[in-house]
Amino acid sequence: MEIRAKIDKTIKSKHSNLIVAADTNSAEELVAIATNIGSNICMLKTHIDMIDDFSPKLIGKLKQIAKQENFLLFEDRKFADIGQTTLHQYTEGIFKIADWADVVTVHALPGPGILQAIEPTCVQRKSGVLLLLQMSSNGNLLSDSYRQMALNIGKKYQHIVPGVIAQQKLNDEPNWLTCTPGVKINDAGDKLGQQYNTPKNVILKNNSDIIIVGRGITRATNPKQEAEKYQRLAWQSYIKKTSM
Ligand code: S5P
Repeated sequence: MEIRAKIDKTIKSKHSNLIVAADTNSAEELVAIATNIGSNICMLKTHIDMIDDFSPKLIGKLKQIAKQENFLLFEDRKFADIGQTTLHQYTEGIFKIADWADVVTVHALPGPGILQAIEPTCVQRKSGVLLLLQMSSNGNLLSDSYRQMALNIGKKYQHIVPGVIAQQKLNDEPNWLTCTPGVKINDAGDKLGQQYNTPKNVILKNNSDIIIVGRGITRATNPKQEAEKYQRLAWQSYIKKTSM
């Protein structure tokens, strides 16, 4: 199944348009998060290079939980180099991201060569790219004109781009899923420039499709309860939006 269809199917079958950002430096904690909230998410977002005690065994475990709980693996690598280097980083090294990640994030900054480089691997493995069009952080440099140029690059690779990372649905994009990070209830931001919005605002006001939540869930006193809450809020807004 193509990656876009796989994501749609997962969202609909689980009633979940929630991605959890499992930002931790411990392999054990990453597995614990995946096990605990796996039933609430459509994708688990990792920063695999944060893990202190990485081993290929971790990937085996994540794949097993992903299969059992029916979610996709999303490595938020934010590739941003020339095509040749990106291809090596995607397929080689200790992480071998292309072997297990259903989707990865890519910056359009280096130009179309970055997508051209990984396209054959994506096609072969039926995996995809979420293109960064906007960021949530205060003072980021992804201007409107940058976004337009990034979008034009992405349009040429629609078959491997199921969606984008943005703060809102952008009118001139193709039929891409909009995934929005910077989501937390009762908090405006962190001390390092992160800016937060609520699930309802993101889905209904900004017309996004999927919310990405990290610390709002993983650092809560009861992460499971919080994951259920974010899942419910995002899904209710999604249903309301699609029935409008
Ligand atoms: O613009 C962005 C893009 C991303 S992918 N802003 C973000 O915060 N992210 C990621 O989403 C970030 O790398 C982190 O993993 C997650 C947000 O985490 P939180 O704890 O602030 O919810």
